[in-house]
Amino acid sequence: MLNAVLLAVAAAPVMGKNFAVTVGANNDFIFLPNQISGARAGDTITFTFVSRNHSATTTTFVNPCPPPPGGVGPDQFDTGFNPTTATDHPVQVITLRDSGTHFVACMQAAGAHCHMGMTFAVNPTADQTYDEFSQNALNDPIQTF
Ligand SMILES: [Cu+2]
Repeated sequence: MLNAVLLAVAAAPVMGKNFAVTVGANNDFIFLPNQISGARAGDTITFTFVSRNHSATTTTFVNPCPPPPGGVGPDQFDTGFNPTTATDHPVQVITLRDSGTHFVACMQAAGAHCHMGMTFAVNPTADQTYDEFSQNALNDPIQTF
């Protein structure tokens, strides 16, 4: 038993960096901050949902809205929907499985929130900037199901 405990302690992963992101600040359709850089595999993103009912879901650069449930990969992530109240602010912690670029949007309302610019980028690049991604979301038509 003691050996098992010691082994578990020795195998504990090195803690990565955490990035804190507020979702829906001031009742707006925004991620705050709207981008992070230098994120690596093993780092975490802590999404705190403070208004309405949003998600943080990986999507495509060119046609972001809406992101599909489960997100777009590789190494995709999806917080699912997070309904809030005045006093209940759900927290979702995502552990990044790679050090690459991810484009993220809210999948609520068939992409309507995404279309309003509710977008976020992990490690955007010179070729794929947050600003261009955001513009792609604004230009992407709302899809109806
Ligand atoms: Cu939303």
